[in-house]
Amino acid sequence: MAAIRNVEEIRDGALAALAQASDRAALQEWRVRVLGRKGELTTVLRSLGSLPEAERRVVGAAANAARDVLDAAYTERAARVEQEELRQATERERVDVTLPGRPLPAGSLHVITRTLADVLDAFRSLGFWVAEGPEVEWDEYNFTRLRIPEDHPARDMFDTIWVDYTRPDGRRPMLLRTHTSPMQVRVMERRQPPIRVVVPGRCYRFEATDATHEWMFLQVEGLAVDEGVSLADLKGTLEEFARRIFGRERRVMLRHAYFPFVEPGVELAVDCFACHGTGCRVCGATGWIELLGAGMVHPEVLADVGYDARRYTGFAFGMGIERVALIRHGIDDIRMFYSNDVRFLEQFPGV
Ligand code: 2U9
Repeated sequence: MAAIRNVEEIRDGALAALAQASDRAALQEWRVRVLGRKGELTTVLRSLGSLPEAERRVVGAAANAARDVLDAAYTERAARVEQEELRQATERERVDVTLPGRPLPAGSLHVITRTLADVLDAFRSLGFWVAEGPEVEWDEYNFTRLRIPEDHPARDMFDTIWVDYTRPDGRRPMLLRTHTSPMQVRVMERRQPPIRVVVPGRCYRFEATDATHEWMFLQVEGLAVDEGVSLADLKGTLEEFARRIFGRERRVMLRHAYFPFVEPGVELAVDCFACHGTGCRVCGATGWIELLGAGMVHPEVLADVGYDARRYTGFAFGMGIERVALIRHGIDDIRMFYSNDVRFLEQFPGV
């Protein structure tokens, strides 16, 4: 019977084609072509009606049997192709778990943060405690209580950023503190001598930024008040501080300077650690590097907080942490600290 031979040819041809199908797309194409609604086998089944009764049954049975065979062959082939594709993908995407990982860039403390921590540690180990105060201050605490009344020429030393607010009770205007000194006044208001305190904090000045000035900077000021505190105590304390920060062999020099809240006022310089005092680029050929300002607390400042200025004396000092970091690391532009250039900051790795 020609029709049966036709069914067998279709089946054998389809099985041979199936064996060649090696991916999902080829399998799909085969399925449509062989088993689909317009597929070769379906066409045979559709045409059964035109065959004589006896032939129809035989050819129909043969076509259905061929269909079952092809269905089963398709299922098996599809499973094998899928398995093979999975194997290839696994091979392609294989991860070598024994390879070392890529290191993540680790952050570290900012060079100014670390300098501040070292400065505070040095003073802690000398018996000072640490206090912090508000950045927005009253004119009264920032200036008047420190012997800088309104219209005093010393106000020019502290170009001020004013806060646009005056209290209804007429209290003097507010400002961004120009130094941390107002906090020492607050400490003295609250407690009696002996006092040994260092006050770190951000300070603000209304001035143009250049290589040695920032409009915002970090200051540490210190205050020691007790009976019998002298300029020798000031010098000894700051010399020990300078040695802890800049090296054990450092020497310090005091020179007269004027600050309204101290008398006498001094400027403290350390001998240049780069040239050991002979003169070089770091110290501007002088052999000395100016580090900070200091002095004996003016008796009027002590009396103003209610201390007996005949019984108690005190020394005070103030320094910019950026300046300490500039000197320590031989940097020549203060603006580098806050421009957040990672190439600069990465040069100071650490905790
Ligand atoms: C009270 C009494 C006295 C603090 C002092 C200086 C000298 C000083 C500057 C250094 C560089 C500020 O950061 S800077 O611009 N400071 O020179 N500071 S004596 O004297 C005080 C403070 C508070 C009650």
